[in-house]
Amino acid sequence: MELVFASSNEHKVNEIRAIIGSAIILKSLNDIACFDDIPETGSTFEENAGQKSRYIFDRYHCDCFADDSGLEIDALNGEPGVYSARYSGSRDFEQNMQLVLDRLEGQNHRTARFRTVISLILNGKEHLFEGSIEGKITLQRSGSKGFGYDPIFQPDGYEISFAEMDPAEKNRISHRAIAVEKLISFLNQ
Ligand code: ITT
Repeated sequence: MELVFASSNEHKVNEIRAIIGSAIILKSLNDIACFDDIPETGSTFEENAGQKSRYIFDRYHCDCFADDSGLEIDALNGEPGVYSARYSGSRDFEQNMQLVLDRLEGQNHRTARFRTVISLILNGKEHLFEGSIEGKITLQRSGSKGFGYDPIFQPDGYEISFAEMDPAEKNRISHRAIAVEKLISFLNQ
């Protein structure tokens, strides 16, 4: 089957392609010639994911899904959360990570999680799938793989950050992998 993935984040597109493999033919926004800045004005991952998938369905009338995701840090009351992509006011990830590290300065309680909510629109009806992974925010950046906050997130059970991890391993255990597995098993039903 064919599904449009409503994301302009090429890192997410690459991860989802790697996780899905050949099970589904994934079309990007480029493939359907959509270059819009899709609005994300909700206050939850669920609302934002639904807003993005509905935007594509309403205009292109195709089966599609969107991923809304981010980092929730307990000592910051769940921030950056839905504001993860622009926490410092820009999409510059050096600045976004620095802001997190600055706000956690002197803080020993550094537990956090990545969360993803996928909104699938199939035959016009929405279905939600969620994935999360627990971990902690490190004291400094390490590693250069992955994207976004990966250099400062260390998943539970590992001594390395997501950005030091082999991409295949991240794609096996991540929040996104968990949500995509649920999406695939739903589609296989
Ligand atoms: P689209 O909305 O076009 O899909 P986006 O980057 O704006 O792309 P989000 O609104 O869902 O996506 O923002 C999520 C942000 O959270 C993203 O920009 C990353 O900075 C961060 N993030 C999400 N998943 C991540 C991951 O696996 N590793 C590191 N950072 C991640």
